[in-house]
Amino acid sequence: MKSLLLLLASLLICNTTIADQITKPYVVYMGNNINGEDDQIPESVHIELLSSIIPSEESERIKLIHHYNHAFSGFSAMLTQSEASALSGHDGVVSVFPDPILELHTTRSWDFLDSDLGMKPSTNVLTHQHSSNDIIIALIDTGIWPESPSFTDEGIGKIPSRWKGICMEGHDFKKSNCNRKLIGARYYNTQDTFGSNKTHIGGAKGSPRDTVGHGTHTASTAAGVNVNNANYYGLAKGTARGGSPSTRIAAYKTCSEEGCSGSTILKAMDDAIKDGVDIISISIGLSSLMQSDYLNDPIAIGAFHAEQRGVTVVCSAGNDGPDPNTVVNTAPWIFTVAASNIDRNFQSTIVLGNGKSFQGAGINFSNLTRSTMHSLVFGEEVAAEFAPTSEARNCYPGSLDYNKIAGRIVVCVDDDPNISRKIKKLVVQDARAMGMIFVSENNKDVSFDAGAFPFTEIGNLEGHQIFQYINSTKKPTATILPTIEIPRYRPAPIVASFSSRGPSSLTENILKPDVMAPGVAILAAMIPNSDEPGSVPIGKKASLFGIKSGTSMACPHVTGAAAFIKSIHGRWTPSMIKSALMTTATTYNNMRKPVTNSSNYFANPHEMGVGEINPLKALNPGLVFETNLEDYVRFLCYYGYSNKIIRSVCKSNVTCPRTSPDLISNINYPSISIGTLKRNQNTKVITRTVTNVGTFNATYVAKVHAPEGLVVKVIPNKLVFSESVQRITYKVSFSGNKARGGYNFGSLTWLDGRHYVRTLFAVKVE
Ligand SMILES: *[C@@H]1O[C@H](CO)[C@@H](O)[C@H](O)[C@H]1NC(C)=O
Ligand SMILES: *[C@@H]1O[C@H](CO)[C@@H](O)[C@H](O)[C@H]1NC(C)=O
Ligand SMILES: *[C@@H]1O[C@H](CO)[C@@H](O)[C@H](O)[C@H]1NC(C)=O
Ligand SMILES: *[C@@H]1O[C@H](CO)[C@@H](O)[C@H](O)[C@H]1NC(C)=O
Ligand SMILES: *[C@@H]1O[C@H](CO)[C@@H](O)[C@H](O)[C@H]1NC(C)=O
Ligand SMILES: *[C@@H]1O[C@H](CO)[C@@H](O)[C@H](O)[C@H]1NC(C)=O
Ligand SMILES: *[C@@H]1O[C@H](CO)[C@@H](O)[C@H](O)[C@H]1NC(C)=O
Ligand SMILES: CC(=O)N[C@H]1CO[C@H](CO)[C@@H](O)[C@@H]1O
Repeated sequence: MKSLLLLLASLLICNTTIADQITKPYVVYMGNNINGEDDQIPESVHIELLSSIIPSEESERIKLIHHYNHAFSGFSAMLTQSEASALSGHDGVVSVFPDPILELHTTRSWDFLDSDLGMKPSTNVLTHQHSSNDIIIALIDTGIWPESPSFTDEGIGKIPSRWKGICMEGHDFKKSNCNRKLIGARYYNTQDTFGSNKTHIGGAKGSPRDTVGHGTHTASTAAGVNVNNANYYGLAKGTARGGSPSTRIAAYKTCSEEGCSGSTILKAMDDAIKDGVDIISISIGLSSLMQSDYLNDPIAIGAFHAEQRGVTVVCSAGNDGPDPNTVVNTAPWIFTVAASNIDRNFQSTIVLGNGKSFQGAGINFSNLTRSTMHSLVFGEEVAAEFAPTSEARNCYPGSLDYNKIAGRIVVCVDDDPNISRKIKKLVVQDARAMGMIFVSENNKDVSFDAGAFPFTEIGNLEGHQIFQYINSTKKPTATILPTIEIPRYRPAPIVASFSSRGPSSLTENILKPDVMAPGVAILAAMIPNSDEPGSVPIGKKASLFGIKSGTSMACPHVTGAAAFIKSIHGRWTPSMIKSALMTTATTYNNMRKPVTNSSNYFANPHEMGVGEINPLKALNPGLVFETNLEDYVRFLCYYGYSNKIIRSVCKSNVTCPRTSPDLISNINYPSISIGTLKRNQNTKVITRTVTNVGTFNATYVAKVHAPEGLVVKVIPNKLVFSESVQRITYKVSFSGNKARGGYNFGSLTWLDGRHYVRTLFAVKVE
């Protein structure tokens, strides 16, 4: 018996040892232990730390994958779980976490693909007037296609002398591919990051060249030069231009189609800060299901140190909407962007045999016409043998009888959205059908680019009528007409259905997302791609422009706007730029009605942030909220990190006050969120400080819009600025005795007759 136990025990030990021998990449983050600008932590310091953990007989593992030594300190390396936990207790180590895989925010990683012009016209008018500027934007993305007409440098001045970056060469990328517009390009070799056989993730392949299209699209949206006559096979014709055409671009290739490694993104952020960029644009994030706290999230860590050095970090909110609590990249030092539809839409009309027609959404190169009708059939009527009708109606792979489909137009529903519309389209196309009508409420506002295949999407209401028609006749017929562009689509903006929603699952005491920008059907530079069958219409060359949707496309609009503001207000800090864009955002659409979501309800701040950006107004915001290191330190304190950790992160001798965690609401942020306001509790008081950036003598009065039952008071409700008084602190108190339960939304606006300085608030009453 005893020996059996011993045997069991030794087996257990054996097992744990084996489990513990598995190594994987970890990020070891060591805070800001860097002295001064040019101090670099030698690699040997980190190697020494590794050697103290890794047994000497495995000394081949004592090497760094990435070494962070400019804006912050740390490294990534292959470690076992027990080595990782041993390191995390080590002095000077802030956090140790498995290297996460992040996703590109072009869509839920599969399908949407749409179109429209880069920036709103009003912005472009102004960027023209200031046609030379030295702002440098870093795009951390899938690389760049340097030959795109969006990146020519004609008429652009010499490269700013402070630029310290490089143009890395690759087998298909030369130094001469960089120019005065595209001033830098880096890529990262991440062979070890995902284990030896997954070198493609992380976008290695030894070149900064974009083979996905995402990085080229985002870069040209943020800062592409004007390209006349840009279009996508005739659609969205016009001048394509980035938000800030004279701004310089530096591309940091960290991602491939499969995703991005967190440790590589962190390295690219460290490099970008060192290289001297002003703004970092990241259309990437962790999945909303995989979010981890701020000091275990590579983007949050990198962005913190960027902010400390005056570099603005703009990120996409994610495409996991419309469910609540899906927003990512929510740290208060990140500028978080939601996506909206613009005033343009793509329709492809369905005409039925009985003459009825419906406006579907879709981008197609259909060669069908109105004069020839085709047999129309519902997926469940043409189920393959033994396939459940529930699958056939959804057009699941393997569920349809190909012999019965060929040459017909097939109707598919979306009862169970496990399978994306892209896959369903491929199933129907593969069966040699004439076309496909997709009935779904999901993303019906986001036209899907189906290439040469006639495809259109309609909502359930229209779908019901088509089913009635199919039932009413023996030989139903239909046709799908080629896509047309509806230029003055109203209303706009609308919150895009896919855009991730607040409140933040990490803390409800900061309102996220921050703002909204165009992210549906955006026309921008693309890699000329003819790989995917059916993606290029017969007889045409692959387009140099492409139509894409996602918060990925919204993010670079804000990056471009931030560059525009920075080019005029060179000394503004990241928080001032963010405040200017937030307090001047609009919550009204082009019909002068409140912005709605895609189901026609008024949109709330958890959907659109403080509203759609208005870069022109943001140039002259009147007042700004400056959020400084002290605010961020308090945020980290109230979030629950220890003094010791915060001291490592901030390199300042802070001591957290002992107060309730709710006080996160009280950092000097350009919006207000209170995660809990107890009905029977005393009022909750929030402090804000505004800085006058307008003319010296100005008097502002407060105007509050609050929902019934929520009592909001502002003290003082008049702010008088002068040459000697440029900053004023005020208090806002909330009491919810008679308020409706759940979230209450409203606004506090400071008016001086010329400026509207609007802050939105979200208060959850319990
Ligand atoms: C990697 O792939 C190669 C073949 O492509 C194989 O020989 C090798 O064993 C693989 N290595 C690992 C660690 O899986
Ligand atoms: C729009 O808002 C309403 C009311 O808040 C909500 O019930 C609905 O789910 C939202 N729709 C979308 C697509 O977000
Ligand atoms: C439409 O184009 C397809 C190829 O995409 C071709 O096979 C078909 O014959 C064309 N139909 C008509 C009516 O021109
Ligand atoms: C859809 O996915 C869920 C979760 O993965 C699974 O439980 C369910 O069976 C799937 N439905 C179908 C029809 O495959
Ligand atoms: C069409 O007919 C089928 C079966 O006869 C029925 O289940 C369905 O509800 C009908 N649809 C409509 C819209 O009338
Ligand atoms: C840090 O602050 C604490 C409390 O404010 C103080 O006692 C201590 O001496 C300070 N340490 C340094 C190194 O400044
Ligand atoms: C502001 O007001 C003061 C007092 O009325 C006046 O002396 C000063 O010239 C004014 N400054 C500006 C810039 O208008
Ligand atoms: C968006 C798009 O490419 N639409 C096309 C659909 O097909 C017709 C006929 O081939 C074209 O004229 C449209 O441009």
